[in-house]
Amino acid sequence: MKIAAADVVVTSPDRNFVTLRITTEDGITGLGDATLNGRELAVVAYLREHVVPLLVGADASRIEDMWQFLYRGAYWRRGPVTMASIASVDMALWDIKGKAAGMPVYQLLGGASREGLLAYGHASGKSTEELFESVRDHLEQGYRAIRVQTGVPGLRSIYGIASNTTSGGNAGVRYDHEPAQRGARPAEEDWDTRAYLRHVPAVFEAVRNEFGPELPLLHDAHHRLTPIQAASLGRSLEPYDLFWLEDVTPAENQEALRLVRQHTTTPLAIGEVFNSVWDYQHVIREQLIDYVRSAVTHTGGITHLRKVLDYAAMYQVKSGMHGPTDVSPVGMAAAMHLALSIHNFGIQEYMKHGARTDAVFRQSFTFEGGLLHPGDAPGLGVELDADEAGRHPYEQAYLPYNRLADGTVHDW
Ligand code: EZ4
Ligand code: CO
Repeated sequence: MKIAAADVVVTSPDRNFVTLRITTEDGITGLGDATLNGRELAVVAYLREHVVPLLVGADASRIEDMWQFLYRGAYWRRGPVTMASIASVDMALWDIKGKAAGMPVYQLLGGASREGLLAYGHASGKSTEELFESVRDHLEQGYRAIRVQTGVPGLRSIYGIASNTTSGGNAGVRYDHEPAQRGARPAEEDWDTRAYLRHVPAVFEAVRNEFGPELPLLHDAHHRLTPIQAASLGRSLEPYDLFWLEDVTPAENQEALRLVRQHTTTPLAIGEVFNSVWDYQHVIREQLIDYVRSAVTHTGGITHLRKVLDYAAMYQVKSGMHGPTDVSPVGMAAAMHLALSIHNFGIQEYMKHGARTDAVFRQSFTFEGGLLHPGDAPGLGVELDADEAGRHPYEQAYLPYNRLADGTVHDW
């Protein structure tokens, strides 16, 4: 099982994706997602210059050993670029192992712990009316859990609100919410925490009145609040029984969650920008969160995220893996295999990719009755169409950033 070749494919069908492709001497191909939204080419360089040369000739069957070699062997540990790079190698090796065994990866991880994965979609609207329409649309698409994001009076543009076209002029391609925009500079958005805190509870009250008590509802505060503001929001949302409140504070300071936790019983989710188990050390051990938001792509791959989730399981903390459009179909497949196999699954975020993306990445997952399933194709179940990929060269794109009314940069 020697690795004969490895190459990095950069493609931009509806948005940019970075994919590592590893081929063994006996002709098995494995894929790994290495997409780091807005900083894609840093990962490409890390892989091409520093990792691919180490892969050729290595034993593709030694997944754990390869992980330790790339992590400890780099000396410079952690960080999103390093961990996305390692993640892509890890995914590709699991894909190869599954294909060699003739089994889907979830079987290699211990088999299915459930029939399918409860998935949530992204409803949003500038107004409550638009939001209701979007919730109805998601229910019609089969979603049985819904993230609710809303415009705030007085703010121009705000995180999480869909426009009906993608950025970069791809008119007609419907995305629930695609924050990255093509162009040479990031878009500037505005923010006002007090206006947001005044508005959001009324929106959830309206949604509960319209759609009833049963529908699981989620919300993402996207790192914008201080600990005491977050505590206040959690408390004011308690009557609306959220499935979770996500990223209430910037994630670097794990201890911030302790203060939030002392004040509210609203369940908390965090971690989409975390990249190792160490980022979770205190919040899991002290039971300050309820859900782990890491994507396989951004947290060192299946091998490492499984360890994070096993650690979380000891504290009744569950998975809620990140599944935005910037996680490629390969990264989504890896998430589904891992989520199906672990015991402490919570929920899976699922945003549909565009038709061009689906043409580049041929997938075998299903979404039925509100549940995702990775399918039973050997490996991860995703194949890359190189010709299609080649039709969509990389285009520079950035995530937006925030400024307050007085011009101060604020967390986005
Ligand atoms: O902002 O994926 O919960 N989902 C999110 C996403 C992230 C983007 C960043 O690349 O917060 O929309
Ligand atoms: Co989020």
